[in-house]
Amino acid sequence: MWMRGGTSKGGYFLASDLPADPAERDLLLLSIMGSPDPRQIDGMGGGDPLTSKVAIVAPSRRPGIDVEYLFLQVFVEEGRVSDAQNCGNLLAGVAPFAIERALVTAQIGETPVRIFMQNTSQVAIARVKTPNKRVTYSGDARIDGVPGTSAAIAVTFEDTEGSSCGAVFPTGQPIDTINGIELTMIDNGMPCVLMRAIDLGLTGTEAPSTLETNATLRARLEAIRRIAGARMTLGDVARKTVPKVTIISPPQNGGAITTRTFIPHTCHKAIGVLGAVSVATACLTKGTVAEALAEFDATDLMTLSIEHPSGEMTIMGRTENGQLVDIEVLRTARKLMDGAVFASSKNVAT
Ligand code: NQM
Repeated sequence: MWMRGGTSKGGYFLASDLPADPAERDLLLLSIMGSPDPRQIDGMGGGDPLTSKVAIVAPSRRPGIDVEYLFLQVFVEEGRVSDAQNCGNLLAGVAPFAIERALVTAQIGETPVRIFMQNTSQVAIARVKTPNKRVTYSGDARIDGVPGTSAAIAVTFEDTEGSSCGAVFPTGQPIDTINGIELTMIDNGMPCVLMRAIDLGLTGTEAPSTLETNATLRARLEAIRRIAGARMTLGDVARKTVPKVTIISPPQNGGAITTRTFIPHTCHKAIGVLGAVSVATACLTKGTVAEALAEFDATDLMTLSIEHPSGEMTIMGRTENGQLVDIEVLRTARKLMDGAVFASSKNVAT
């Protein structure tokens, strides 16, 4: 099934329909997407990391869990597939897909689906609108970065702290300096390196295309990212999609903070879900580079609006001792196509 999940798009597969051997599976997925090729012209991918994604879904044997979700990033310009990161946007389509494929029985009105996210060994609960016990994609929920409206899918995260790095602040401190730039290395669902736009000679409101074509900036960010990755316990990140790099500046439109995020080589047209959760956490934590820039009302039930190039993403959460807990994000998803996809035989192991 091909679906839009949040502000991303990709192929949703039952694990039982794919080869069990990861190497064979990855070759098949590269062929399906049309990678490596900047335009992915011979496949389903859209020539952008955000439209070259795969969700693999299976029933779960874990107590209290309905389905397993493995996220795979199919590289656009390289013949590689990576499971080194999670994706909170594609996650939005996992629950409707699981109901459509009868892995979960729909309830009348709304169906909660408990999802084990294999990439980070964490749990998310997605609530899908199911009037008459059938998934509906129509509704009046709007998320920035997607035209029009769809049925709301509320996604709650249970335990995102240190998802890939083992600790929210993997270096043990909220602020560090690398190559003369003060930064915050944080992982509350997605490993991110936060830097102030002003420290990089930027306003922070530049268009993604302006930032992407600034070769000097990109080289500088990548040099910092590689050092940060090692310090965040991620090892050599030269060929990894984490950590992400988020450039932060004061809010422009009444939100909490403005962001521009490299994921990590192209600039996101919006922001990743779990990336936004990590940025929100930095806004709430004393001593980070985000704290002094962020504007919000501190209450026990927090709503943090993370501004990004195509609008904002609202992170809702309860705070305990200043920490975000019970985080909820509103997403939408849409079924685009259900059928058979044809792989090119030249790229597939036989
Ligand atoms: O951070 C893009 C996206 C993502 C990941 C990326 C995501 C997340 O927008 O949870 O959703 O950071 O590569 O889909």
